Parts: sequence; C-alpha cells; structure tokens
Amino acid sequence: MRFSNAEFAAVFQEVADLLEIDGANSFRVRAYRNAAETISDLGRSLSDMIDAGEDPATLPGIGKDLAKRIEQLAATGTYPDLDRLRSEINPSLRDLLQIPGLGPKKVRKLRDDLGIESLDDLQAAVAAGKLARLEGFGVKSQEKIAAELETGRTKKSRRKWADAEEIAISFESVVRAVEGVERVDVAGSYRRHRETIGDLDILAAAETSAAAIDAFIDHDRVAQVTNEGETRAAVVLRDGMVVDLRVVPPESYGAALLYFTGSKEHNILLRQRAIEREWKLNEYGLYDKNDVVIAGREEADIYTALDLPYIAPELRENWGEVLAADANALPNLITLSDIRGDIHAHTTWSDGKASIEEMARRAIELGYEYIAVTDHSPRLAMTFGLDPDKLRRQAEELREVQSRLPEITILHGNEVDILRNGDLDQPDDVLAELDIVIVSVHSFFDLPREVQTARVIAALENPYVRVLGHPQGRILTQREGISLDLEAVFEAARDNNVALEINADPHRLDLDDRSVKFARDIGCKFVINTDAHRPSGYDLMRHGIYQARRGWLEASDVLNTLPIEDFRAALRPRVGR
Ligand code: DGT
Ligand code: CA
Ligand code: CA
Ligand code: ZN
Repeated sequence: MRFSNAEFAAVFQEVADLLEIDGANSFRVRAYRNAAETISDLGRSLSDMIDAGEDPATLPGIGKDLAKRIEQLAATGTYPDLDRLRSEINPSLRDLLQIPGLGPKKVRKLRDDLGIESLDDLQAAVAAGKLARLEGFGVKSQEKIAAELETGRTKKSRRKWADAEEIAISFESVVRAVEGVERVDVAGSYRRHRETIGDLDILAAAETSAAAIDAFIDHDRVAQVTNEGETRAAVVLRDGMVVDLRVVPPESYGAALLYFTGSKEHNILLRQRAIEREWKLNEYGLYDKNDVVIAGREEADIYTALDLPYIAPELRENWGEVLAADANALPNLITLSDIRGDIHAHTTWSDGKASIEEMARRAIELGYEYIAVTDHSPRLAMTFGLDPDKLRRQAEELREVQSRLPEITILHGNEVDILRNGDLDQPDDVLAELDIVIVSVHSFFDLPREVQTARVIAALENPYVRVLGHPQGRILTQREGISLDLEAVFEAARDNNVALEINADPHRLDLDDRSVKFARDIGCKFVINTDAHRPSGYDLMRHGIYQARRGWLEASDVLNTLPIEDFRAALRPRVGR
C-alpha cells in the first residue's frame, strides 16, 4: 500500500501526541511535529520521492534517524514505535487533546485521577460533575469542556476541504483511467468548495459502468465497501472518509452533475422552476410533459433551458443565487488571476521560516506586483515579535532587498496584536512609519461578546490601521473562534475604511463564507491573504479565492486585485497627510 502525505503526517502527529501524553521530552515531541508539518506542506508525494530513490533527510526538519523510519514505514506500512506507544497508551486519549484547554498534562491527570481514557469517559465524568472537584479544573472549566463536547460531536465527522483534496484527486484519476470512462468530476460539497466536506461524491460518464466500479472499489485506500450496485458504489477509506461513486450514461452527465453537486436546496429551486414550465428535472435530464428530453448532456444547457445564466457551483447554496440569476444580477466572481499581491506574510524576523528575500522571490515567481512583510508585534513572545527597534532594522533589510528586486514592490507592515483593552501593541509613531498595519486578536479568545466586540472596534478606530486580520480568530474544525457581534465589527471596519481579511490558510479560512457575503452586502472591502510563514505558503491563495467566491465577491470588492498605485491609494490615507 502507498501512503499519501497526509497519512505519513498523521502517523507522526499520532506519535507526537502519544509521546506528549506520555510525558516525553519536548524536543522529541517537536521533532515529530515538525516532520509532520514538513510532509504536509511538501507539495509533492513523499512516496514518489522515496520510489525515485531520494533521501527524505534532504527535507527541512527531517534528520537521518527519522528519514530511515520514513523509508521503513513506506516499505512495510508499519511503524514499530507507534505500535509500542499504542500498546502503552490508549490511543483514544488523543481525542481528548482536540478539546480546547486540554493539553497533555491535563489529559494525563484525567487518566491518572479519574481513569478517563476516551471522550465517552470524559462525557460521563462531566455529567457526574467529577471535574468540578478535580485539582486544576473546577466548575468553570467543567462547563467549558461540556460545551466543547457538545459542539465537537457535530463537527467531528466533517473534514477541511484541503484535507480532502488529495483523496478526491486520487479517486478522480483512478476512475478517469478506466477504459470507456468519458468524463469524471468530484461533485457534492467538494465542487461547491465548502470549507468542510462530509463525504466525496465522484461522478463518471460511461456507456457501461462495471469497469469504473471495479477500479473504484479496488483503490488501495479503501478499507470497506459499503455499497456495490449496478451504477453506484460507496466505500469507507482507512482514515474513515466516505466516498461515493455514480456512473451515468454520457447523455445524462450534465443533469447528474447538477444533481450531485447540489446543494439539495439549490436543486429543489431548479426543480420548481422546471415544474412551473410543466417540465420535469431529475438526475437523468430535463424533460417536457411528453417525457421528451430537453437537456441533460451539459449542465449549462439545463440552466439555459430554464432561462437562467450559468450559476457557479460556489453559489449553489440557496442564498439568493437563483433570484439573482433570474434578474441577471449574479456577481462576476473573483478568480485567482485577479490577485496582484499578497499583503500578510511572516519571515524569520518573527516566526516565519524564510528571509524577506526568499519570500519576495517566490512572490515574483507567482507573478505578483507587490507583497507586504508583516511580522508579529512584540507581545507575542513565542513568535519573537518585533519591537520598534527591530522593526527599524527590518526596514533597512527590506530596503536593501528591494534595491536588488525592482520587479516587485515590497511593502513594510506589521501584524500588530490587539491588546486585551483594545490598544495596539505598537506606539502610534511606529505605526505611522509603516505601509500597512494589520491588527489581529491572538490572545484572550474567551472574552464575553460585548467586551470582545468593543476591544476589536477600539482597535479599528486607531487611525493607522488598514486591515483586520483573521477576524473570527477561528481554527477550522478545532477552535470555534472569538465571540463577536460581527455586524457591529463590520460596520466599524467599513466606517473606518479598514479592509477585512479573508485569511486563505486552509486551516483558518477566516472569515467564513456567510460572513463574507454579509460584509459585502453592507459595503465592506476585503483583502485576501495567505498569512504565509514560508515561500510555499503563498501558493495557498486559491483557498482564499474559493472562500471569497462562496461569499459572492467580485474583484472590485478586493483591494489586492488593484495595481500597486491604486492599491496604495485605496488604503486608508495616513493621518496628517
Ligand atoms: P456533504 O457531503 O455533507 O459535505 O454535502 P453534500 O452537498 O456533498 O451532500 P451529499 O454528499 O449528501 O449529497 C451530494 C449531493 O446530492 C447534494 O449536494 C445534492 C444531492 N442530493 C442528495 N440527496 C438529495 C435529495 O434528497 N434531494 C435532492 N434534490 N438532492 C439530493
Ligand atoms: Ca458529499
Ligand atoms: Ca454523498
Ligand atoms: Zn500573520
């Protein structure tokens, strides 16, 4: 069996988690975490690398010892250290680490003092009020854990879009390679680019379906075949992901693609529109009242027949898209090629992994006109944030790099921490020297809604602020995000001429899609940034674009689609100029 990068990374994450629960040396734990991160970010298949005889030790953060184990894992599919750890420590203890506020030390205490080994045990202990009396916990912490258990149950089964992508592409190509298969798409929420995916829905066009179904269930990641029929199959993968396949005749492909892309609510609206015309729409085609086919081979033909312009998959959520289409008022959605710069990035000056020059060179390769270097402010000690003196020295290096790279404009910025009281973590005279000031919440995530809202709005009112970074402070499927009156924050951003960031990091995607649409409707402007911490981080821009499209954004809503001079002008004018 061949491991995907995600599967390699999952092994090392599990080793790190179990070592940490076991109380191992933190350097060892970090070495495994770094390896997992390196592999996830690799951008090409580690299995392919090993097949080609390349040494994994050439990768950053992977030593000789780990490289040997990776090769062994690839060759045998087993990892003895992990097997040993699993026999010593109940692997279901790991699930407890997913609960915000439960670190390895606390997990160990729960196990040692209360015998808790799983989420179910934890649930039972919380219900019995046992955590309230446990040293280091208490009533408040018990309440918080109870709330997290509640939301966690519903979120758990969905995974991030980016984490489903490799699997989706792999199944798509396996089915496409089958003789007689004419077309293949991954439909469902994946095609609509929802931020999380429940299951994958693969659709294929072929005159006969048996060969496609055989190839599909033979895919080497399949753990279990749960349904095998004439024209469909469903499987569960080794990592728990569910994948469905449907094979349809080519003349029905468009209708089936429309149906299986969804959303269900969008489909229902289209079906009603067909019924109004005394027609019938299903996954086989659009038919008139005599059952004569009107359209079916192409998705676009069905929209045309229903007197609608084509509606992009990202918009098919019943958020008003059919009405807008009917009125010819659909947004002209932004695309990746509209982006001219990326204005949120970190370098080795704070917690980034590359120099200003290395970051700039990657941005030049991507064809950008401008970037901004926005390292952290000093408050965030763990990120080695920059005090005013370091910022001035960084400005010198930036000018020096700029003089050697005339093909790109390198703006100088800072990602300034919003302090608990809404003040900023840099003095105004320092902010005044910068091209861009991004403000972000990186601490006190738990403040009550009114306090948190007032805190963020106070920061937006500072006259030097240009961008509100990752406004919701969420980590997808892991951290809920701060409690905010978003409407009040968006209004303050609009009125103070501060752009809202859509953070394109696929683990954040902050803002969420509905909030993007809402903010656009009330007149906010946006920037889409990767928050890159290494050159390859810039390549993740497309995820922010998907999110922006789901929020109905056009290029004109997004400042970093502007040429550099217009971009500068569109930023809020500096105080005193
Ligand atoms: P997911 O998997 O939870 O992320 O979301 P989807 O949208 O991929 O949903 P899924 O996999 O249950 O079904 C794929 C598509 O099939 C869905 O978007 C629309 C279509 N579909 C499924 N069930 C129904 C139904 O009962 N009625 C209609 N009209 N369409 C359906
Ligand atoms: Ca699905
Ligand atoms: Ca499905
Ligand atoms: Zn950042």
